[in-house]
Amino acid sequence: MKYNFDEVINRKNTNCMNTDGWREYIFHAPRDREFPFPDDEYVRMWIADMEFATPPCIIDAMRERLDKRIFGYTKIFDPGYYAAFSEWCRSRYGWKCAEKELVTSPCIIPALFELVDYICQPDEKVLILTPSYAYFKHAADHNHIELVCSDLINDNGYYTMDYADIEEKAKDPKVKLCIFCNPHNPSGRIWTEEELQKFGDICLANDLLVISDEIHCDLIRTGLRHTPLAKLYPDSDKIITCMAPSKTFNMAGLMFSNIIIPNGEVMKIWKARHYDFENPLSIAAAQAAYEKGGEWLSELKLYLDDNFRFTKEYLAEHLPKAVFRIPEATYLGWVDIGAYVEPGEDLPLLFANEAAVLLEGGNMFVQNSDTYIRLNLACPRATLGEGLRRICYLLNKRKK
Ligand code: LCS
Repeated sequence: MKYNFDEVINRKNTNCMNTDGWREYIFHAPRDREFPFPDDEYVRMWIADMEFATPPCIIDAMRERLDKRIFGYTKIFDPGYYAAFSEWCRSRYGWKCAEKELVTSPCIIPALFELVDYICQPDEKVLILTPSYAYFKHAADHNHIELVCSDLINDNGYYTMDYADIEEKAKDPKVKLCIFCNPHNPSGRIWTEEELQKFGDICLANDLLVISDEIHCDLIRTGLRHTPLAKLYPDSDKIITCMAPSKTFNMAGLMFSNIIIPNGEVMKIWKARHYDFENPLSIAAAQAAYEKGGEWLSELKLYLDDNFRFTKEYLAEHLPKAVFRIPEATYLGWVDIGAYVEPGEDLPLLFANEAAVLLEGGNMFVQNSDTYIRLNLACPRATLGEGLRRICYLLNKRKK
């Protein structure tokens, strides 16, 4: 390996959400709330960023931009960014978006908040599939738009869509928009072309717009392939795609994402209402990521593949009643510990209070997620091993 993913990097004093923001984010608690362990003792497996350094090619590109010394108002004018992003999509997904359909947003979440506002009238509804990344719900709540949930079907940890239920919900004429996660956080599914087609056909037949959030599409197990939903519907303007270098290259703090809007009406509102300056360092970083980050990403994926194999073996040995499958995508392990805990238990609080592990779980994923914990495996193997050891020790100690 050219890159050292075993390195433990100290993130203290970097205004880091992962080290300093967990009280607020996970527990809605004030910053000074005392927990039983000193902050330094926690193994952090919660928010979806990585403990690995952003690739050197990205940091070098930012340095080059720093050397230009002026950071005035900035927008992408140079065609180099579109060329880099579209070549990334062509070579990895066999998909190309038109340049005029590509806009950027500081992050995907604010884009979701805006798009729900631009697309839905006050009495209309948004459909999501659950369990879900909670910000999909927040995007509807923030706009006072009613949320409709379709539970995924869970067969021993393998999640599939309930097409009959989705169809029934999509038929409600008030359901205008579906926010769809492809690949899916938290289950880690890469939807197959057949699954995407069935889902897409239902949405389009019922005149829904779909926002396909594909932020996790680069973080897939080695050898697997992601299909953008929009690729299957080249003649439709109903599918908005969100992609970003933020998860892939551990640069979420640089706040830069791609939103592809083929729909003329939505684009018109976006252009009229979106505040569209970009951060000069983020543009440099994103372009370098797409032009030069491929080699680093291949190595990262191998490291993550090993972390998942390690976790699978560790849980099989030490927590045999847990249900866990190596996910097809994301660096997030989704583990059912229902054999060891009571229904409705606050699992993030349990592990923070009794195991010195920070993780997400249970109703943090809207619904259909009780007794599940989500473990962020994008960390050095030593950190992962210690986190798993603490989790298994606690659960075995308090076995039902
Ligand atoms: N969409 C999905 C599906 C995500 O999982 C995340 C981050 C985002 C969007 C956020 O994108 P951003 O606004 O940063 O561009 N997921 C996180 C998670 O599951 N825990 O912490 C962050």
